[in-house]
Amino acid sequence: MFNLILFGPPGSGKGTQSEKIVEKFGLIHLSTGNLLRQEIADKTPLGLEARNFMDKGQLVPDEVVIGMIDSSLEKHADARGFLFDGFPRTIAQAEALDKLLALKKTSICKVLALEVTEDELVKRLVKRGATSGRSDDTDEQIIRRRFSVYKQETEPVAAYYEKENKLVRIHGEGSVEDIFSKLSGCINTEME
Ligand code: B4P
Repeated sequence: MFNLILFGPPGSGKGTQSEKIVEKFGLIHLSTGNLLRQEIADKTPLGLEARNFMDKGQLVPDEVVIGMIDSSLEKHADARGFLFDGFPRTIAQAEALDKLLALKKTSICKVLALEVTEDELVKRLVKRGATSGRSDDTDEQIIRRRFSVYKQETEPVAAYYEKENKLVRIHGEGSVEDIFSKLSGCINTEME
């Protein structure tokens, strides 16, 4: 199995690039953001709980997100590999993912980290908020809150994978196609 993580702050292009990567490399896309938004759209109890956190720019509790990933991995037991997008976002999630993958006798191959300046991120998210209707993109204060949560809780996850020599940093500014070609280059090298 070939498992990748696409890592980066809110609005760094994880969702945008993930769609292109899974199409090209035949991986299963697991985006916790998309899974949570689907639960909200379906008005499930999990969705109702998650919404309270997402609307405020906070992370959804670890056990909720880890449970969701666990059932998604089960659903795709015969996949050739997974692309994790927006997960893990805390050290507890990273440790849980390692355990879940070990049970399947596999592990994370590489973590591709998109790096984008905060000013550019705010610009992108405010622009998306104008058309997407996403409650967490419409208010600049909530967007700033997501960055501070990212710095406190998610950035340490990069160090976790850096220690294992799995982290590759990629400049995430420029055209979508240019960034995709840098990501594809890294993935091709890794797959060889
Ligand atoms: P996510 O859905 O993961 O969303 P994101 O981090 O905001 O966006 P992403 O980086 O995917 O940006 P995109 O490509 O869309 O999370 C949303 C919320 O869900 C979190 O705040 C949290 O509450 C909750 N959540 C999710 N996972 C969780 C977890 N594991 N644990 C706890 N809580 C969790 O790009 C953004 C915009 O930029 C788009 O409009 C796009 O068109 C534009 N863009 C992309 N690339 C560009 C480029 N190269 N140039 C210009 N614009 C670009």
